Amino acid sequence: MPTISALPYEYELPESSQVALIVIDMQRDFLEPGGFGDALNNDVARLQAIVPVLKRLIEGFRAMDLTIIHTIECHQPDMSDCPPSKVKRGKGTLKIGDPGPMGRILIKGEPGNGIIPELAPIPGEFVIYKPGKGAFYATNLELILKEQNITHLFITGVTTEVCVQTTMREANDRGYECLMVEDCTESYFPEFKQSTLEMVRAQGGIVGWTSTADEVLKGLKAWKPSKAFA
Ligand code: TIU
Repeated sequence: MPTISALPYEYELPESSQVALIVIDMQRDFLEPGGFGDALNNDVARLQAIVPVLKRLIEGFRAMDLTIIHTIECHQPDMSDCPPSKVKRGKGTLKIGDPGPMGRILIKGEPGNGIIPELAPIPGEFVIYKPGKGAFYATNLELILKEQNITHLFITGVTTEVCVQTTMREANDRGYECLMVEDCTESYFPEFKQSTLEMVRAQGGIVGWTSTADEVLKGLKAWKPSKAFA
């Protein structure tokens, strides 16, 4: 059985089902000045560090014809899917729905809500628009995974302890085998990223596994030889 070198122990790849790459919220709102992350008083520049590695991982999945699912945290223009409690949070000058330099903050279709150009989805990839932090809440993600016979998830994106960890916990409770790719996720708080990685893999992998992009690509290449790697 092919495996991926991971913590707390080897991650087994499936024999008769599929894997997917989940790319959480790599949208301008969180990575560029003038978006939601900035409005919450965060240093958005530090999230840029993962972009080249994540791009390489995405390209590896594309080359192997494996499923890629992007998510975007957003709300409808009328904000009917945004609880008032979420709007009230934070003490920044701009709130969800307010006009900012990249359009209305965290509103679907606004310039700031787009995925950064380097990681833009291509035809054939899924994009999930999610109103919550977790990607399963109020979306059709689970339906898509079931239809594709996917059981194993490689989870990436931002921010580690907010939308990435919430999604991984939601997936774990639904029975998915989850691996967080540590050099493809980032937080505004380095210590929160580190703690998240440790809490995920503690207690024998209570929420799942952690590994690196290189190890994931190496393991997948051995599991499923592809056009690109042949
Ligand atoms: N603020 C923060 O760290 N994250 C979010 O609001 N959303 C995501 O993590 N995507």
